[in-house]
Amino acid sequence: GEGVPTAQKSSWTTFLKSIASFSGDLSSLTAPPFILSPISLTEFPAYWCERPALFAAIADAQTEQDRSIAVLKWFISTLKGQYTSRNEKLGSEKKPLNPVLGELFYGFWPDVDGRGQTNLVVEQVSHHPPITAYYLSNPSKGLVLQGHSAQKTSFSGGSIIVKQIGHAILTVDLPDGGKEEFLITLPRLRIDGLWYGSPYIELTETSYIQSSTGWLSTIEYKGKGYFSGRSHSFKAVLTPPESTTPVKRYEGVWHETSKDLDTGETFTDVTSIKEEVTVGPIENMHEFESRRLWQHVARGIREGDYETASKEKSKIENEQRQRRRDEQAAGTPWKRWHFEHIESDPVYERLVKMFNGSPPTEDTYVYQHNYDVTPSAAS
Ligand code: 0T9
Repeated sequence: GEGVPTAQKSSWTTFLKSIASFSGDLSSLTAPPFILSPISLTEFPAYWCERPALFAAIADAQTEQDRSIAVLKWFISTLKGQYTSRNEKLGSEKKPLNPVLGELFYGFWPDVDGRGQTNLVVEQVSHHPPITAYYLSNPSKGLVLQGHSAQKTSFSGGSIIVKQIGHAILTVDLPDGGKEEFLITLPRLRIDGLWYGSPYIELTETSYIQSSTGWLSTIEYKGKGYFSGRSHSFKAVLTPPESTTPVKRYEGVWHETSKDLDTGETFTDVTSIKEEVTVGPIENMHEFESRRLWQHVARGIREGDYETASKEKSKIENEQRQRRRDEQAAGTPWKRWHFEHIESDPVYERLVKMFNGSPPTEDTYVYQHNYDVTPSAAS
């Protein structure tokens, strides 16, 4: 493989073999250093808001149909960040740091041009299996995105297949006091390029955005050799309540541009610069905040000092094991900071039924507003 440093070739082959014979939680497998990312999975929910103006625009749309279009436009525009940004930033897809239980990530995007400030709270709500919960809000626009993310992985034809578990619900407060909800389901991923040591993601199959008003977006993903022959292709259709006949159709590549097939106008364009989340300085962070917690590991990975990285990682893992033992002994289990787990999400159930989606029921993590500490960066 071209992406693999000579000295790590045999450990990469061993790693690939262990992936191939393994099913379940890849995050806990030890990978060779060249493929390690200095970024924890708790940072990933920030991808939802790297184009804050598109997020805010959802609240400015005036009709049910236009809000559904604005949600679809924002959603498609997040995909480049979610699924290709590590290739741009780190050279290829890399293995993210596996968050510890209770790990936090707080950030915000400032108010510019009346779009309002958007705040992000992320918490690792489970370690075995890894589950990340997030709460993204723009209070002045009346927008809240709440969701959780986990993965089931398998190996097929030399690629890793990732089924995303979890969902997101976007709630929009309307001027008349009512609200609209959108269920966002998540696409399936295939991780290709493993053999060459330069992994990248392709999206496959279909994902949905179901509005409580009945409007439904259906997004179909294809890679090279399908609709347009290009990687990262998609087609999306918007159907009105009680109908299966689309009134809007869009097509393009989600990492660049797409157009409205009926008017020929540009629909999404993510070729312009995006806005990364703002976080406070590490000195002010809580000890569980991701960038503080992982700072020495991350520095080791960035500087190629893998010995330090692995020593610091072991320190964190040992401390976690000790914490769990202490909790067991004291009979006081770990308490989540910001989220409460509920076995079934009534909003999910109502919305998934509207398009006969599956599964019919899912659990969820509900953000608790009664927390007495203001997340450091979100003020
Ligand atoms: C939610 C996203 C998710 C998380 C990552 C599969 C993956 C962990 C989950 C699904 C975000 O909204 C979007 C983007 C990338 C996904 C990651 C890509 C990836 O490779 C990892 C898995 C666990 C690995 O690290 C596999 C081993 C690695 C050597 C391949 C690069």
